[in-house]
Amino acid sequence: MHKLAKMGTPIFWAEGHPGRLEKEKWSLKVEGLCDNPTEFNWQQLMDLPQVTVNARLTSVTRWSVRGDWGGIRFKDILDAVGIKDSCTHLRFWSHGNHYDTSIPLSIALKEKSLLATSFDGEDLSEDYGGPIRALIPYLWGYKSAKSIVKIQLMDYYMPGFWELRGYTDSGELEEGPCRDINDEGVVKHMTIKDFTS
Ligand SMILES: Nc1nc2c(c(=O)[nH]1)N[C@H]1C(S)=C(S)[C@@H](COP(=O)(O)O)O[C@H]1N2
Ligand SMILES: [Mo]
Repeated sequence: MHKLAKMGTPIFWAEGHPGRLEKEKWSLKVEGLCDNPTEFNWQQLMDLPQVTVNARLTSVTRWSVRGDWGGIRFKDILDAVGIKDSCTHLRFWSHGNHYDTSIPLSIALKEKSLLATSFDGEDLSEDYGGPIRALIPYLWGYKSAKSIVKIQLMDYYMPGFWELRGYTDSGELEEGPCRDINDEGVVKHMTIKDFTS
């Protein structure tokens, strides 16, 4: 069993579980405000620099999980498509195009934000957003869209799936009680620093 599952990390698929997803057939489109809109196949994604960050995914439903997430920095994929200066927001679209969410470019460019493909050295399973998902440790988990197929580069913000259903547009984290998935789900008081360091 994969580590996230073993620890009992909740699995959220508001739009329904996507079923089996194969990375060999995966592609990720990056389009909008850039010079070279590109549909990256798996090999092209793997040819970009691969990095690992130790970070938390934290849900507004008050649980948080830490680990070593592997993947691609947004800067590297955005440089590859020639992002335009006018771009201020990234909009993520998940497999099937039913789930989307948008974040400021400035947050995508922070140190621990990632296009994640692995957790603690194991490929992400479909349950947890494989083959590739957004990991945005600085904002509530609903901004970390799973199994993404498209990134739109925009000069405006669009509320997405959960934002249209009442979650905040900013996704700003708030300190407070939180289940620590790494410690058997024990409720602890966690601060913004706990979430983002
Ligand atoms: N496509 C998609 N991405 C999604 C969601 C979802 O329902 N569908 N839920 C979000 C929410 S609310 C959280 S907290 C995290 C949970 O990630 P996990 O299911 O891998 O634990 O995924 C986010 N990304
Ligand atoms: Mo969430």
